[in-house]
Amino acid sequence: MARDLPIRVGVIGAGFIGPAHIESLRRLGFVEVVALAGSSQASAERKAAALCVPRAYGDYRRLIADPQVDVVHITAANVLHYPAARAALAAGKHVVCEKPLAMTAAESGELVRAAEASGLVHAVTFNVRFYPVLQHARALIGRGDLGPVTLVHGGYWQDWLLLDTDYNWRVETAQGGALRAVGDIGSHWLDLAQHLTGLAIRAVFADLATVLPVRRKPARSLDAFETAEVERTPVRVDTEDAASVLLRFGGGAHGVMMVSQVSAGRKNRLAIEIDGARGALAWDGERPDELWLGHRERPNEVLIKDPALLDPLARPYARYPGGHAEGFPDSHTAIARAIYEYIRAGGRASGRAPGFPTFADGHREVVIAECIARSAREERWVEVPVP
Ligand code: SOE
Repeated sequence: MARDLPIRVGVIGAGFIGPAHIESLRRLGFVEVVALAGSSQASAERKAAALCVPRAYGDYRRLIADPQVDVVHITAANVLHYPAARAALAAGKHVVCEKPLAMTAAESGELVRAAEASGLVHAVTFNVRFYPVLQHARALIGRGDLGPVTLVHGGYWQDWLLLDTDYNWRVETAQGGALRAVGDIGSHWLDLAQHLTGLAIRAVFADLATVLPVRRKPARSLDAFETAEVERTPVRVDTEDAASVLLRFGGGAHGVMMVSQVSAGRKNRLAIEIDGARGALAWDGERPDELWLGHRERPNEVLIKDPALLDPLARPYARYPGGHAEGFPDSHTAIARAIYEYIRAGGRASGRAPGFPTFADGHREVVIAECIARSAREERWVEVPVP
């Protein structure tokens, strides 16, 4: 049974990514953002006014209880993901949660069980999957153009936490979880590597680095990528700034992932390269409309996003013709469109498979992150449990 329109949404959190969710939802045309929850009533009202959202809540539980809210987006600090998702499902609301899904695999596993039992729509915003040329890459691999996949390598580099004055809730274990760079951005890469290849990560061997064990905490909280001149206090930090992870995939492929939030000049660079028995491909988030194709017996190629040149499976992900760049905001709009068209069609009752990452995908990344933490602690290979 299709949903009444517009579908009404409440967003918990208005830091860096919350407004990006709101902007994406407003581009769909059949969704209305009716409520915003913040860390206090005053902060919520200030941010709701700035974003023209009609209702503001200082307590996210009141947003969840709002009968005018059909879907809850969770974009607040990681520590709130589990309690807010749990409460939203219990209140009969569909849930869209930012990665990582939860702080521990026990929490994320419970969310999967609750979500699947509820019959509600549940999603995790691994938005990188939705760049059009990456869907073309997935189609090429799926139809065997590269041959069997042998190697998967790359990483995710940023520099917004390079200085000891760079600070954010993510660096605090209590707010963000035990693994920071791996949970915050490594999760995107690990999800993408498995999504593109169709291969599950089966074992990891990891080395973590806390390059800045002391940071100067500002007197007021700052959003991701925000800089400000404020009074600061030195505090000890034990979450990792960088990680080097060896990977073994099902099917016999091997790989390596490097993540860093202290790499000068790399603002938000996710890069992945996939090698097969007959060919290779590579993508760099700093040039998101381009896909490099590697060949042994003929010249290499660079595909520039153009719906006319994309595999039919990838074509729907491109909203604009060739030469019209589609980037980060468009990837968030594309995942939102997939989620809300599924909700509009009636969700699981429609009989369709969700064409987006669900809580099960989010749980898988939390499980892999815990294996990475254990591997680094015990300095050995750790097998990833088969879900
Ligand atoms: C900060 O590292 C951050 O905002 C991540 O939390 C997002 O998932 C990523 O898309 C951009 O960088």
